[in-house]
Amino acid sequence: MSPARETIGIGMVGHAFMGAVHSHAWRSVHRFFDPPLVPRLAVLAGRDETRAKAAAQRFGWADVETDWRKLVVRDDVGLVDICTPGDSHAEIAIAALEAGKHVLCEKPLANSVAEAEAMAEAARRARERGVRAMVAFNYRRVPALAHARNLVASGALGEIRHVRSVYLQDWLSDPRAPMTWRLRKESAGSGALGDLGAHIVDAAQFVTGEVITGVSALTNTFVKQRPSEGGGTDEVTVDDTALFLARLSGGAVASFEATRFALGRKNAMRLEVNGSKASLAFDFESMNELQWYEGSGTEAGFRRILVTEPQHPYVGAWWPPGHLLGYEHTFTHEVADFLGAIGAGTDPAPSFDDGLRVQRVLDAVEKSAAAQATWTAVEEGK
Ligand code: SOE
Repeated sequence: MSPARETIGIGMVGHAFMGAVHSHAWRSVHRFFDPPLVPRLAVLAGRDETRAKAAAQRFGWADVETDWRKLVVRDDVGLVDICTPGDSHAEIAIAALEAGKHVLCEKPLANSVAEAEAMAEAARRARERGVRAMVAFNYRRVPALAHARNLVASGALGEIRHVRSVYLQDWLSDPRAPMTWRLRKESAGSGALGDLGAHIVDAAQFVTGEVITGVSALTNTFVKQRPSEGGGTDEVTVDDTALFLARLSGGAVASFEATRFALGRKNAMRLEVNGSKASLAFDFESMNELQWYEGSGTEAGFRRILVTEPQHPYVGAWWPPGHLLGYEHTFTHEVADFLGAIGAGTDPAPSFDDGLRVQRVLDAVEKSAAAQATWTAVEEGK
């Protein structure tokens, strides 16, 4: 029998979609992986006590707080998991790090570069005391994307020339879809850009091992007023879509598109990389696969790699080959990696510095779109 492992109390702030999927990860990680610390679902925080208690009961949390400030200083909490809208990330993360708690923070790291800088600075200070911080870019933990990164790093694609990435959803296509916090700048920071664009920026940088050095962007808001929660209408103050061209540090060029108006596309997070020797392509809606192209001649063509072999990243902990994984597994991988880094005393990735770098890209996109700096209008004919 293996020796009893140490436990770590988790305190989670927020209990909506991300809270549900994070709870699932904390509950199951040690049953499939062998993290050095076994998570204990100690306390969940939510402002509305009745709803927080119901969520705690449903998702398996031992206790509830209605004020996150109490949660971050509790003795039975060693790690704070932030699953709230972006406007509270900085305050909660900095308080938790100062209280000596490890922090996992949902993406995007913050609503502004200034907040992200303060968080990254707090994380650097905490690190000196052995306290770790990580941003929750879960798509890095899709086995196919982790495998794609390994393929690029091995040199199998050769020199990287193109990165093409889109993140397409359609839940706002209907103008009658109601107002939510995601459509207010003060709570969400930005719209499709921060919510979806942040994921593909991180994924592109993760897979290629390169960073984005410059952008030229276009954003648009199609529906400017939406039915408000309390009757009447409310102004949408964020982008509905963001498109941008980018240069990568290794010399490749890239294009990105994030939208919630791609009717029929539910969660099409896609990434294609073209190198001098081979190409790869990924689509989250078929997340257990990678498309791979190399060679030439009449029989050459993209072929499907089913990324379900035990040798593929993360897969060995789960089911036999061909027994597919889903969205929720990416979060289990995320917390397994974070607990592993905490136990080993190493830096988790993506760090708050990585989150800050993504925030700077989002900021550059907004600035470029607002300035229309490199925009060349098409001349009218006579
Ligand atoms: C938004 O629609 C959303 O829930 C994002 O916030 C998540 O990060 C993404 O994984 C799925 O879509």
